[in-house]
Amino acid sequence: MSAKDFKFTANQVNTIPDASEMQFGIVVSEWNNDITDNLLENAVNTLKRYGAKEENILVKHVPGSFELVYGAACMKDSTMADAIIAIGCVIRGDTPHFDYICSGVTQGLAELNTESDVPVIYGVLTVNDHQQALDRCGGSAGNKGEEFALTAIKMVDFVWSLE
Ligand code: DLZ
Repeated sequence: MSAKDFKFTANQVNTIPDASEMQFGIVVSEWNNDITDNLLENAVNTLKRYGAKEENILVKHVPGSFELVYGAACMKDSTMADAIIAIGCVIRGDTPHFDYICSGVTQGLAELNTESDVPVIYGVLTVNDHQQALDRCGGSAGNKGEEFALTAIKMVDFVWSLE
């Protein structure tokens, strides 16, 4: 393609695209499941609110946030998902374990994004205590599950706008 063939097209900005033809994979950590179940429920409800069909939303669980990277990679390779949402919640404890899990999952999911054509959404809460997590799943800081779902829809629209 030469410069003169290039047509400027934009995907939708500040609007939520229709998700009725989109397929989603959601991988969820069982650790802190009072939080992750809530984020999952809100993410699924949001995808459906924008038209996603229940049969086009595949949900799978992994033991902890560290396993989200492997789970998301498997979903990328073996499903038709247009976007994958990785949902977890890491709560700071008394040891450096928090830092290792956070950096492992963050770097792992970031790497998946650079090596694949399927966007992987970072749906991991990294918080200092349980209350901060509660605040982010329907409390004073809104519901991040909804945010993750909207990001997934927008990223699929972004990919499709390039085709
Ligand atoms: C071990 C561990 C700890 C201490 N804390 C959390 C956490 O707050 N959130 C979370 O999702 N997972 C935690 N895990 C489990 C690790 O993610 C992982 O499952 C184990 O280290 C086994 O690989």
